[in-house]
Amino acid sequence: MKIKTSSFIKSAVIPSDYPDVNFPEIAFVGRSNVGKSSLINKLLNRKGLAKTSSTPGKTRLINFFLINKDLVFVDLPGYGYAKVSKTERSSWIKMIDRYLSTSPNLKATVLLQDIRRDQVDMDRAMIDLLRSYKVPVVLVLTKADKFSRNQQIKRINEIKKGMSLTETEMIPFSSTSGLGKDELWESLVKLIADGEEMLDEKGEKP
Ligand SMILES: Nc1nc2c(ncn2[C@@H]2O[C@H](COP(=O)(O)OP(=O)(O)OP(=O)(O)O)[C@@H](O)[C@H]2O)c(=O)[nH]1
Ligand SMILES: [Mg+2]
Repeated sequence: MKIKTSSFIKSAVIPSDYPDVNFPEIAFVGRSNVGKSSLINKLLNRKGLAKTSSTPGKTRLINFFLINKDLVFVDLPGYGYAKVSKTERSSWIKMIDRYLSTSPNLKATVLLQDIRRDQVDMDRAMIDLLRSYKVPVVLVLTKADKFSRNQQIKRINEIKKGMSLTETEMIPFSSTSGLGKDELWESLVKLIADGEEMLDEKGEKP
């Protein structure tokens, strides 16, 4: 994918705040600190476009980015961050769920998981939620640079065994080395094209 332009559009909490643009959207979801904002920057060849931090809980609003004036990336706050209050946590989950269930342009979600960790209940709940909304999911295993190639393959097999969604592809990714970047773009471009096709045929969400 050739990135000609990328820019921040706006942050939002509720649907009336979402930007008034009508392009396909890809959303990035996963636990806090898993590397969502870093991955977005890597995919767009930008250093600080999406704000990142070594402290979990950096992204607290829904952030929209415009790419090549025809595609939108949506950086969502991470879930499972222990240090926020119960009330704030449930309002984040509501914010994420509201976006996933109402955005008419959402074509695919990238679910990020740290390659060193096993899936937690919230990851599984997120996969079930996305399935119920009929949103295609690409699973990305982040921070793969922490492991050798052999260790990565071992982890992929272990993670596969522990999950129900066997047909989902898993892409090892590193925001530091760029591993998995081309493969992920390839999947996303395909999902956007599939989404458009199904929309054309049926006039509704696939
Ligand atoms: N080694 C390594 N570190 C990474 C990678 N991706 C992200 N990090 C680091 O992990 C930390 C969290 O990254 P973010 O991109 O801010 O994570 P996030 O998922 O957006 O976090 P929240 O916004 O809090 O949900 C930062 O210190 C990053 O530098 C990676 O591929 N490899
Ligand atoms: Mg973030």
